[in-house]
Amino acid sequence: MFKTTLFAGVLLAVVTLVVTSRPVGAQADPPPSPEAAIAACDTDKDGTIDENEAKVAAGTVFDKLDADKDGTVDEKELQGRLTHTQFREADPDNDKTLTKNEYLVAVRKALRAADRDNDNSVDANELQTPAGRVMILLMQ
Ligand SMILES: [Ca+2]
Ligand SMILES: [Ca+2]
Ligand SMILES: [Ca+2]
Repeated sequence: MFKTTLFAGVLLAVVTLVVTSRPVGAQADPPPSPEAAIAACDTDKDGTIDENEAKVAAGTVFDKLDADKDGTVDEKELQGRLTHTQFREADPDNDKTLTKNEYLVAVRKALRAADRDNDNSVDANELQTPAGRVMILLMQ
């Protein structure tokens, strides 16, 4: 009996430690690390994501998000990948949905913004920028 209680106490302490050691403000479902995003998208294995690789990855994600297959995704189908402001920026015709083209344009804009050394591809460091994080979200 004593042992069981002790064990439960230790277990509780460990669980508490694990739970409370999470960084403050961390989301329940964090986006993959830049390294993981590169590993998933970098088909030519040069260690960076170029525009073409980003387009292929984002296109696949778009098809997956477009649950009703009408060729557009609305803000809800994006499941928080874009903030409301980002969504409005990505939707210039303001019809409250993104076509695949609008989606890929948003990805390209994020890539351009993240690409600080202007070599037309983003590396792990560039993916740490706010625009880089948007890219990751749109490609997963
Ligand atoms: Ca590459
Ligand atoms: Ca639109
Ligand atoms: Ca770059």
